[in-house]
Amino acid sequence: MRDEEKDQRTRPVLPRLALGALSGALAGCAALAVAELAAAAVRPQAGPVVAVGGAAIDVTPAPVKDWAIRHFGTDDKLVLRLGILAVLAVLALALGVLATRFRRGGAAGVLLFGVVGAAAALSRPDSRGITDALPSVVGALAGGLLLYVLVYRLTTVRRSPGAESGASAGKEAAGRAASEDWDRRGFVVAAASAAAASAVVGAVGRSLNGSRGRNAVASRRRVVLPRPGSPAQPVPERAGPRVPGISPFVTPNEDFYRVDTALVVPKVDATGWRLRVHGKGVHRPAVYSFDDLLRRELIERDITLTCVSNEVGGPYVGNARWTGVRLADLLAECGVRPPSHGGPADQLVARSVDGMTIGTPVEDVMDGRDAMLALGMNGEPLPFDHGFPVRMVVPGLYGYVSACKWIEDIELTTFASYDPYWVKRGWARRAPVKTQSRIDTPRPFARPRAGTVMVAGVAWAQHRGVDRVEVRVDDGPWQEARLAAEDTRDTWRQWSHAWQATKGSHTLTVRATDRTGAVQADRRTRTIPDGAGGRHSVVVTVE
Ligand SMILES: Nc1nc2c(c(=O)[nH]1)N[C@H]1C(S)=C(S)[C@@H](COP(=O)(O)O)O[C@H]1N2
Ligand SMILES: [Mo]
Repeated sequence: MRDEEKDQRTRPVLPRLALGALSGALAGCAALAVAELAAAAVRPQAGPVVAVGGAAIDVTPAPVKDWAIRHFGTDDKLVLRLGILAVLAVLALALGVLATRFRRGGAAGVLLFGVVGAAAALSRPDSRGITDALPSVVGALAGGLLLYVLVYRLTTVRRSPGAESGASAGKEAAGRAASEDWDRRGFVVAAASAAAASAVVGAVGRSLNGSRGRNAVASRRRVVLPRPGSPAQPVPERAGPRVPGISPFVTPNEDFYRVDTALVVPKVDATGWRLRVHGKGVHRPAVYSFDDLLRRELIERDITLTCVSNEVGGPYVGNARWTGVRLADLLAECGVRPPSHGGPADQLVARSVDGMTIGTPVEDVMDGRDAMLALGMNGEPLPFDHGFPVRMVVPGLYGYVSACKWIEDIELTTFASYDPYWVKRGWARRAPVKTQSRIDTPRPFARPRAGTVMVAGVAWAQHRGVDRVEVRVDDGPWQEARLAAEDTRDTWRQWSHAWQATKGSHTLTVRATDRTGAVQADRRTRTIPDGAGGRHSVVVTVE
C-alpha cells in the first residue's frame, strides 16, 4: 500500500502535463461560471460567449453566413456556440500545460481571453457601456487566479516527511527529483473545491439569467389581444387544395421559419417596453408603451413573409395572420409625411433591443398597404422567436428591409445618410420580394408510381399578387396549374397540377406570373444582394 503510493509519486513529466491540462480546464470552467454570474448582475447579453458569438456573426461574410444557415438551418446558432466552447476548451487545456512551465504566462493567457471577451461585449451594437465588460473581466480574473494557484500546487517542491524516513528511502533518494515531490493533497483539495464552486456559481448564474426571462414570459402570458377593429377577411374556402405534402396555407407559429442574428432570443418584458418615434420631419416625436398600442384600433391581416436569403425552392417563407396597429397612422400622428407629400425622410430605420437596424422606404410604409406594428401572430401574442412584444411587418418587402423583431426605436432618416445592418454588409438598400414559386410535392428524388401524380406547391409575389402558375415536364410545353383562390395579394397562393406521369426520370419545373404580367425570372441568381432569381425544379424517377 505504502510502496504503491510512493511509486505513483515518482511518476514524472506526463502526469504533470495532464494535471496541467486539467488545471487549465478547471480554470476555464471557473472563468465561464463567474462570468455567467456577473452577467446576471449586468445583463445576460454581456456574457463572454454571447458577446463573442454575436461579434463573430457580425464579422462573418454574408456568403459564409448563408452557407451556415443552409447547412445548419435554425441550429446555426447552436453550432456557433458549441464551436466557441470547443475552441475555448482546447485553448484552456493548452494554457494549463503552458502554465506548468510558465506559471505567470498561463495565468496571463487566461486574462487575455477576458480582454477579448470584454472587447467583444463593448463592441456590440446594443452595448450598454463599460459595465458590459465586467462579466469577461471578472471571469478571467477568477480563471487566471485559479490556474496560478493550481499550478503552484503542481510544480512547487514540498519536502514530505515520508520521503526521508521511509524504509526504501535509500533506494529512491537518487532517482527522485525534487520537482516530482509536489503537493498532491493540496492540488486535489484545490481542484475539487474549484470544480464544486464553479458548478454552484455557474448554476446560480444560469438561474438568475433565466429569471429575467421569466418576467418576460409572465408579461407575455398576461397579454390579451383585443378583437381587431378591422378583422382579416376570412380565408377563401378554396385557398388550399388538399394535396398531401403541400405547405399549409397558414404556417403554424412553431413551423414558421426563423432568421435573425440573435444568439440568445431577446426576452423583453412587455410591461417596461417602449417604442420611440423620432428623427427627420417628425414634428411630434413620441414614445409608446405596449398598452398604448393595445388601446389603438387593431388591424388583422394575412401576410406572407419571405427572407432574402431564401434559395430558389428554399424554406424561408411563411404565411401568418398578423394583428397589429397601422404604422402609417402612427407615423402620421407624429407629423411624418411621405416623400411624395413633401416629407424630408425617405428611410425609416427600425432598431431592435439587440441592436439590429432595418431600413424601410417611408413611401412604402405610407402608401396605403397594410404596414403594421404587429403584436399578434396567428391569434396569439408574438412568440419570443418572432419578436415579442412588437415587430414590424410590411407586405411586399423582404424581412431584412421591413420586419424588425423586438423593435424599440423608429428613426426617420434618409437612404443617403444611413446604411442599416445588412446594407453595410453588401445587401441592397431596397428589396421588394421577387416573384417566386416552389414545388412542395413530389420531393426531390421521389419515386412515384406511373399514372396521375399530383404536383403542388406555393407561389408568391407579395403586394402584386400571383396570377398564373405553370408547370413543365422536362423540356415539354408549359402547362397551366390550378391556382387556389386568392386570399389577398399580400399572401402566397397554393397551386396544383395533375401530371400523367410516365416511367423514367423526369424534371419538373415551375414558374409564376405576377399581376403586372411579369413572368418569374428564368436566370438563376444569387441571394445577395436582393434575393434569389430563377426557377425551382425537382427531379423524380417514375416507377
Ligand atoms: N431584431 C431583428 N429583427 C429581424 C432580424 C434580425 O436579425 N433581428 N432578421 C430579419 C430577417 S432577415 C427576416 S427574414 C425576418 C424573419 O422573421 P421571422 O424570424 O419571424 O421569420 O426578421 C427580420 N427581423
Ligand atoms: Mo431575411
